[in-house]
Amino acid sequence: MEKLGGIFNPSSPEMEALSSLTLYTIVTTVGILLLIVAAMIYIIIAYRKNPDDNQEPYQNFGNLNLEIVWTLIPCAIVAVLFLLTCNTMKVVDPPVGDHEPDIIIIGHQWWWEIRYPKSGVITANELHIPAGKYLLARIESVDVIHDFWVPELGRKIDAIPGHPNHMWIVAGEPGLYIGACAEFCGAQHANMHIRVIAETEEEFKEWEKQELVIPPTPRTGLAGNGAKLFQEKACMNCHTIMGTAAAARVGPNLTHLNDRQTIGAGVLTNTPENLNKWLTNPQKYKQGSLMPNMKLSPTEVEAIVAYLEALK
Ligand code: HEC
Ligand SMILES: [Cu+2]
Repeated sequence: MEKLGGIFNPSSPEMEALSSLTLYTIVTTVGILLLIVAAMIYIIIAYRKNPDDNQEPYQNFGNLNLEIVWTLIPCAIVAVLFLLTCNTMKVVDPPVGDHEPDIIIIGHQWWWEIRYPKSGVITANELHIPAGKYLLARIESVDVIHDFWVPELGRKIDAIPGHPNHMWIVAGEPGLYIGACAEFCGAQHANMHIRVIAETEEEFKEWEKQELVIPPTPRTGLAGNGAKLFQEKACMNCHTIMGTAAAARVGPNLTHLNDRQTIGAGVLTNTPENLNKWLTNPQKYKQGSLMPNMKLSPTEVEAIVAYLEALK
């Protein structure tokens, strides 16, 4: 699967500030380490025992000026790093005020639910945002502690049950930014990817409009069979498909599954073949996933794939 973007590849003002602070801190501390190691090596060699001289060396009992200097310099370094940190915190966490969240991100074992309360869009694992715009995200969890982290865009933020956190999300440029859950949350913690898809304002509006379309339910043919099976096979106990009786939130909203790039929070790319594999046995691709093996026959799987693919 894709690699996480590095924290030294910032794509937002927040991450640029964090990246430079990290870099300053590393350069300062590594500089101090090198100075100390160099001083130690010099002292070990320059003041080693002279074999011809058995006298005790000259004993020096302190030097007030030196003590003052080596107390003040570290204090100054810490003060500078402290000020830089305060500045960075201001950029990284702009005040929330009474702003209502633009996005609600909800951690589930082991996928992300994404809601846009202002438009009513509900999707999973793929966060669409208009590039260059600050959006306020509220981060929640329904089960255990997860942690939302897209390294190129910002800091980590915990998703804690019963205690929503807030964070501004912004991407400088359109593009795909890969993130992941950064708090161990059980068997499939490693397969809890998040894709941030930053688009131009128009593309985002178009996507949002598309997500709100209620697709007609197919009544005939293979897809029509799939629609019936979806109701009979208890899929509707866990999933939502807009325009049908299925309205559960245990698993991802499947209304516009077609518009997503991956299945299972990044374990499979979203193709009809992979959808077929997933429905045949999700446990094979994501062992421990809260979607059970539904023991569908190959013809049933085919019908349900046709149904999900027909939802446009
Ligand atoms: C007990 C609840 C449950 C039942 C029943 C269930 N699922 Fe799921 N399903 C889930 C969960 C939870 C996930 C998310 C798995 C993950 O990514 O960890 C999921 C994921 C999926 C996905 C991938 C969606 C995505 O965006 O990644 C599809 C497709 C899907 N289910 C279809 C079905 C179909 C079709 C049925 C009926 C045959 C069904 N599910 C029955 C809970 C359920
Ligand atoms: Cu998690």
